[in-house]
Amino acid sequence: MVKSKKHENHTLSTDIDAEVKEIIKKELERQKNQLILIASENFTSQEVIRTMGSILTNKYAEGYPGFRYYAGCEHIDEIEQLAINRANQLFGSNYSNVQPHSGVSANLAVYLSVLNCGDRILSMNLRDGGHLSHGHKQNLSGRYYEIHTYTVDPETEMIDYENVRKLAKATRPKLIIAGASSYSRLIDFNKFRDIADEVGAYLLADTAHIAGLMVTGYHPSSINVADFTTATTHKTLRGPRGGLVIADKKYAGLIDRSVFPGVQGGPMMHIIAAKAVAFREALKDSFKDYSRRIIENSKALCEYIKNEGFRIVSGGTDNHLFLIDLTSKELTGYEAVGTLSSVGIIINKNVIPFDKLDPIITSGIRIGTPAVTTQGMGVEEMYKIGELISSALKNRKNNTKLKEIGKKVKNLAGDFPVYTR
Ligand code: DSN
Repeated sequence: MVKSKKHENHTLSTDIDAEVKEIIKKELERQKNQLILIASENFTSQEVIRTMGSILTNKYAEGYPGFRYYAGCEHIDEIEQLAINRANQLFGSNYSNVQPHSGVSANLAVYLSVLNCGDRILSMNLRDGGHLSHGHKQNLSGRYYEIHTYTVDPETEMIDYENVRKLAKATRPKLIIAGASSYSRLIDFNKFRDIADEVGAYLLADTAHIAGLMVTGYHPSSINVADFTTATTHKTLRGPRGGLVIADKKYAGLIDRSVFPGVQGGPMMHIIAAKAVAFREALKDSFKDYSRRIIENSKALCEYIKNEGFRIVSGGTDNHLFLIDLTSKELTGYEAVGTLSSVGIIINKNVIPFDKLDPIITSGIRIGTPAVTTQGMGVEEMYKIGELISSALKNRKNNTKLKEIGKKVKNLAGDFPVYTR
């Protein structure tokens, strides 16, 4: 008979698999030495990171606080309830579901709550700033529902609310989605509410990008305006990677059932705990100041780049991001990403309104300031970054110049270190 063997190591070690550790170390160096201008990325706190790495990951907890399908959930219940309470305090809501693994899961849960297969959705066109989960033909949303889209006004490149109203009246959607992943202007949720009421539709506000700005008062709130608000916790909210759904408590049963067992199984309790940590951080005055600085930096960088002769979609920004149209520079988004990456400036290619190019090529790039603002950079540094971006794009065929720019990028990033401890 084989004798049972006790585990030798009962302590939690901070050390990890050498091969994995080596790769994480390289990624840490990359994050430290490059300028991260991807609008949806950020540097979360060490407290959030440590919580994500906790033993809470060991627990299965299908269900909700006080009603679980597994035993041993008494502490898990406390954690989830704490995250819910903090989410409600932060968003000013009376119901939140903190279990969605992502913004997409949160959106799917809302669809499952109020729509049947084939029902109509009116959402923002992907090319104009919308999101894949708002009805892209390859996404579940586009395969199971009848999608109609609104575009931005071709002149102003901003949402044309009268046109949204016209489309809503013509298509009679059951759900209207207000929210975007590459739109640089304020979204008027009240106007969307009026339109939804006129046609008897539900309103979903997808605040994945702007949640941090919204909870600090730097973007009008969708709470108590939209029927459902979804958000991610890792972008401007600066928490762990994940999502949540917020609604009036009359929808609690419906949303809870749609998240679990509707679109998910067991919740990730280590992530929910880290969400609780991030919500507490976001309730602090310093976070309000952080949100203010994100926008100040975004406007400063945008203006600088505009003055360098680049066309900015819609002419400017009200939030954490903006889009550059490269058409007149005879440059594609794909090429710009390559050039900027080569000097350590990390951005993403992006389709722009009425883009004639394919989404893998694109006519534009998207730039965002949440991560560099977390590093402590301000307007002065935004002017330096603007100069580096402009110079790299204008000298994209000059390797000597690109090398010089690369050194400046590394120095600037090094002056604002992250994760020093
Ligand atoms: N991938 C996210 C973004 O970059 O905006 C959206 O899901």
